[in-house]
Amino acid sequence: MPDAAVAARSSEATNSGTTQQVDVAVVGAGFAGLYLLHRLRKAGFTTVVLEEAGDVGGTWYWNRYPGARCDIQTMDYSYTFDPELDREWTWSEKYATQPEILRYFGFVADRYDLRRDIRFNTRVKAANWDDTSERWQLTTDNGADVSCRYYIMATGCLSTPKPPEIDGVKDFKGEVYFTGRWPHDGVNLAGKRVAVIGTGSSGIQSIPLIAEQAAHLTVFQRTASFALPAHNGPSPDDRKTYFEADRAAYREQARWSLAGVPYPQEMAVSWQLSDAERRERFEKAWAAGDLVHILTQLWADQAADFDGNALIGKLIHEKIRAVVKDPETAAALSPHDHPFGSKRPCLDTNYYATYNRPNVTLVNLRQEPIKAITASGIVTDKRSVDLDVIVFATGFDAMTGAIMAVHPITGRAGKSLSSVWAQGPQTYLGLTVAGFPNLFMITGPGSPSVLSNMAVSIEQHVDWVVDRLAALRDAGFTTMEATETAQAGWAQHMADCSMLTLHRMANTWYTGANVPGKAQTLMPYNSGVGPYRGICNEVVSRGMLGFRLTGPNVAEQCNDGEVVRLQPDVRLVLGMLAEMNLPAIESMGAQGARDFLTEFNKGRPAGRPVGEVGSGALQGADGPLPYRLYRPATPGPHPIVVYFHGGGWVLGDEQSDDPFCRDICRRSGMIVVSVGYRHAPEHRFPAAAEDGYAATRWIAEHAADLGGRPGPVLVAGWSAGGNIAAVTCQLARDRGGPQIAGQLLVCPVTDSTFDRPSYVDNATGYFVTRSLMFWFWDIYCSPADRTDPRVSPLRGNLANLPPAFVATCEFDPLRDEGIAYAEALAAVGAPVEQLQARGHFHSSLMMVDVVITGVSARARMAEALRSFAGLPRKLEQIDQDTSPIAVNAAAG
Ligand code: N01
Repeated sequence: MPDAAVAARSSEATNSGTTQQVDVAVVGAGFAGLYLLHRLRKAGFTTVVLEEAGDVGGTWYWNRYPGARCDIQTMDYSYTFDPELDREWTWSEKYATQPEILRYFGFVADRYDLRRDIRFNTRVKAANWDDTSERWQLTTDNGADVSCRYYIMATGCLSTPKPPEIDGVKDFKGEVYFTGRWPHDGVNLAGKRVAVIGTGSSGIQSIPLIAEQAAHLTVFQRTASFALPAHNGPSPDDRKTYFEADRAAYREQARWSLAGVPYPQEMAVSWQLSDAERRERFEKAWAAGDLVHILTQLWADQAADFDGNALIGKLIHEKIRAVVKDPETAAALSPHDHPFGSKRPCLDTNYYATYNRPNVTLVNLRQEPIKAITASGIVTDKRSVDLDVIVFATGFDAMTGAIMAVHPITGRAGKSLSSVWAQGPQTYLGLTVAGFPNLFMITGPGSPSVLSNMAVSIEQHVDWVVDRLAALRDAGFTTMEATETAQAGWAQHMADCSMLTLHRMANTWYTGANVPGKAQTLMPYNSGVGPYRGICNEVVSRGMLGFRLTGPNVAEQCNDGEVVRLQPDVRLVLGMLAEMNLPAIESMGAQGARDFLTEFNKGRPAGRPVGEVGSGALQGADGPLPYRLYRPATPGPHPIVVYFHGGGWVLGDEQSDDPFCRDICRRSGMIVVSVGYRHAPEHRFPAAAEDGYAATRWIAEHAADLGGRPGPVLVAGWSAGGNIAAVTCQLARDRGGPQIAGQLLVCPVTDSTFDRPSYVDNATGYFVTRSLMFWFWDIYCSPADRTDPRVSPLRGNLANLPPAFVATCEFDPLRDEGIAYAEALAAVGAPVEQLQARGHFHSSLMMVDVVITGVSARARMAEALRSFAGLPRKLEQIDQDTSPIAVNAAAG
């Protein structure tokens, strides 16, 4: 049966008295509201949609300013739920105009006969939850009030225009327009002196067209935006061919992608590419005229790493200079105060070239702020501009404005949403709020929404909500409410995600910074629509995790908890490892496991450049051992860190922790010498420990030959390498040197008991398992030797050891023995700093440029090493981590 033929009971059938009784009330008849109505009807819910506007279209109904267009390719910005609908509508352009998009919504509304359940020109004035009837009571400004079981806000993210915030607007005698509320019959600007305030997407789309009409246009710019030429026209052949080859597969790929448009994950990082290769990629993206392309396809570190991102900014500055003839204007138009993509970039047609027109003037408000709007125009610190028209393209109270500010929403126990959100929006999944049963938001704060193709996010949210409502009804439940635990967990997850990208480094509407006095936090979910979809599905598969469900004739159900406890990138890494379905390492045999590790390491990002990487041989306990030396680019001599790799005394070599060694070298500004100590089963206990000690002594004695600073060295190691580093400190103390200035122990093995809670809680599922640890121990060390402090340093004498930095990870069997070692050191008076990395697993902190949330942990490690060496803690050259906005995400 075609979708169009499906019709549920009409809501009017249940209209009683002055209050309209429905199962579901939806606010908004835009992209989300229309699909909601269709799905709810199909699921058998009586539904009314309340819409302030006179027709369907949402944001596209209001934003009719000159040049208003889509900036996601319209082929992707379409409903996908009905393949027949998808085939029946063809967009005329790559980026459709506002009138065409509005026609599309009209077409959809007609096709599914939606308008009969939409009350237009109707605003909700208040919404109150009634605990007794378990219903929402809505008052409206037009017609009957509404009583509904479920209340769904489909109000859009960018629908409440921001007030002008400039003194004197009311005094202005000319015409005033807002791009977000443009008159439906158009505005004649011909021959007029016009000002546009604001250079975000709306300003950038409208300025070229306004300039063509106006006698003179003055643009008042506070923050320059990055804009990319749209190259509008027919849909590009490559995308069209890809789409037409298998539409269903294309749509499905979009649903599991990062941004809701099917592009592959870019793997090459910026420093692996030559200047020429980067330029070639950039030129291709510039020519493609596609925001998702340029935001995701240049290099893997573009959105996460300050340096990788800065390369793009410079290339765009070049483009602006090439177009804009006046160098001062070009400089003012070139953004320097935020990373590319951290503030919403724009898509333009002739934007920069417009500033070459003789009738256009740019006023840089950073140099001459607006003092006031007067009866005749705008006065800045330096000039007075006479005007006939002022256009405010000043944006929106985004994400929360339409939900919170438009009408009071009162939940359980009389709590108002605006008081609950006073310090920033709190949601579970961006869809629900604790204390507000049966209230849902589509693309609310905490959902991918504006950082994705809205079409894909909206369909996912709507499907999830309607499927849940139907399932609840079938099970006899009448209320559904997020728990405080689940909501707090989502807030933590959002905060963790915010450390992944550079969005936190710009003052934008993404963070609420554009509205004076608004609480600031990154509001959209920035870790991708695919991962988000996976999380929503997981909530369901884990028994509606984090929701309390009640009903009159069924027992209450509440499976409380947090859906994501891992760091977001750790979750992805573990998910990918699980998908690879790898055999257990301990089933491969020692050589098989070594070969596997070598192959596996080939797939990781190359380590970042350091001044120099060399190799050589040093004297171990029983013969020469290979080493690899990482030297900083700065002039020496530098202190030396002797490093021991991980691998359970069985796997790895002096190169296997290469990215980590480079990272520590870059961050600490010290030489790192990674030692290729002997492995079991060929060389069992105490070979590795004795090699560690001998290598440290040799390196200390040869510090000057290695270009290092003579004197005490430092030791560091991860996992079994952490064990060797700790043991080396004890042996050096007992055997008369060398002098060790400090020890960095990352997830170290410190003891041979396996009954601490971390061994039990994290026995499986986090790559390093209890069974793998047993295997390592069996290969390296006989049970009779396991209490020897040379393998269980926790059992040794801990007095008079060098200062230590001990890092442990939450989801690691070795967590508790690392913590025990740190506490035991502290108990005997050793200076010790602990870092308990929340949401990380055993390998997290080693996975440089893969687990980005480990950056702050590694920065702290480097700082500790520097302080052990008597240097200032901070090395200024790594700017990203020293930014005041970069908070310590990894430490618990
Ligand atoms: O709003 P904005 P927008 N004095 O907030 C400036 C979507 N959209 O309507 O950055 C002086 O981006 C403000 O300056 P600053 C899209 O997601 C999509 O343009 O705060 N200036 C900024 O320059 C977009 O991101 C399309 O320093 C003031 C501008 O006004 C989002 O909507 C089209 C000021 C506001 O830019 C919002 O875009 C249009 C003041 N008091 C919009 N207050 C498509 O193509 C603000 N500004 C689909």
